[in-house]
Amino acid sequence: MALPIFFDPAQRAHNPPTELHNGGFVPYAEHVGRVDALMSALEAKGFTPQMPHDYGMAPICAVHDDDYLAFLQSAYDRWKAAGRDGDASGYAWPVVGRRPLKLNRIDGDIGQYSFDAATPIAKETWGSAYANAQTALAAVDALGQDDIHAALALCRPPGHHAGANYLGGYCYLNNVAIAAQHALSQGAEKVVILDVDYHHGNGTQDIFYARDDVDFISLHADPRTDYPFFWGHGDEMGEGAGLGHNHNFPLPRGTDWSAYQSVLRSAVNLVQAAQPDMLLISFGADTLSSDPISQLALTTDDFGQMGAMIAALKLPTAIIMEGGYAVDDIGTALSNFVAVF
Ligand code: SP5
Ligand code: ZN
Repeated sequence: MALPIFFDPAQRAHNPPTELHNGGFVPYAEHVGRVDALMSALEAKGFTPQMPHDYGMAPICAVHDDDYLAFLQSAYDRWKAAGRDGDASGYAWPVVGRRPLKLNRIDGDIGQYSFDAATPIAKETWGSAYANAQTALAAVDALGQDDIHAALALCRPPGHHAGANYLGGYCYLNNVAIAAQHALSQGAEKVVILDVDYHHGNGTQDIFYARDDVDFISLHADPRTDYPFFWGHGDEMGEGAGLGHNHNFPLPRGTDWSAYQSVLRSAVNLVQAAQPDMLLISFGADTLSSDPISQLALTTDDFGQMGAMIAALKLPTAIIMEGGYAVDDIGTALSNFVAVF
């Protein structure tokens, strides 16, 4: 049975023109051309995207706080009501204390519910993020039906930087976390999330940090040099019941496949040892050497080997798209990765 892929065209509507970068506004790296490139590469290989079923708000509310979701749905209108041009973006953050204050201005709330200034909220953001979460849920539900053991959610905007009550890193709803929680609600007892995006999946880590039913394992650029800086260090092992269920593998800039694959071997061994009922991959193609915002050195061929190492686990696997900004190469990287499942 062919690997099903899920995508809702509503995910294309979110398209902020610019982001703050190195002191100026530059074209938004997480643009809609990314998903168009992924789609055309997959269609050329004979894949046909399916529309996800609408699972409603319940699986989203199972991961994200109600006040955050209310904020996300109203932020753009509040921004416009305040007389602002462009998309909503924060400029002040509660670093110390982070008390759960009840504020009364969009500029305060947007700081409270975000952690960077490069993730604007546009008119279409909520609709795209909502459709996106449904896409991830559909990939989970496809597993086990008709001998399907792997499925792909063509998520965009990405999700792994979004926490239960914050946005950032081009992410608004944490698609992979919503998918993992849904798998548990459908009877899975243990889920592992393996995150191979260039950036640490801080939101996913935060959501499951104190839990032992969802393990989080991530390979990513060392946060001492790379975004998101404040999470992803090797000593973050989980807490409480979750202690020992969070594993970070920071990589130096310039890491190529020969070094990457030996770290991936360790990560894959951890997945195997956890014996999950389901594996979720937070898949980023921003580890490509051609990526315009990242500094690892993988080739499109390396993604076939990466897929093979993960597919050899023979676990029911949902692949959830995260980052990857080299539009000329990400389609090849993704189709090489999924071809082996
Ligand atoms: C999901 C994901 O890969 N998020 C990455 C967010 C990284 N944001 C910090 C780096 C900003 C670089 N901006 C470059 C814009 C070039 N047009
Ligand atoms: Zn990334």
